[in-house]
Amino acid sequence: MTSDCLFCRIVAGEIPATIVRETATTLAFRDIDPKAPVHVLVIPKEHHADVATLGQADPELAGQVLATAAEVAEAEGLLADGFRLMFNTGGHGGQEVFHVHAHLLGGAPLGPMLA
Ligand code: D5M
Repeated sequence: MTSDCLFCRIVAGEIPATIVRETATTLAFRDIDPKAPVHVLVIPKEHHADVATLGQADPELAGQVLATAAEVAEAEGLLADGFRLMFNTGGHGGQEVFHVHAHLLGGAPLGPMLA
């Protein structure tokens, strides 16, 4: 737990969030500013700044984030039509919250990503 980290505070229950799935090691909650009909953030409960550091420090936990994302995609009915899963990373990646999170987006055609 990093006390000045927004998503650590959501994990700790100090800041409210609409939680859609929780496992022993991961949490999934709805994005506060959704960019698609379904927009869920999937995080490890343990603090890691971004997907590059998580992937190197704890690849098993990174896999658990992906597994939770897949479970949420199924629960939200996204498997048939597809979805987008992305990790903004660092300044050029547009990352604003430095607790690694996967954006799970779906529920409508999203178009080409680099249009
Ligand atoms: O995306 C950070 C994302 O975090 C952005 O889509 C808004 C979302 N956000 C910020 N605060 C909250 C709270 N309190 N609940 C839910 N979602 C939140 P990034 O990839 O870092 O640019």
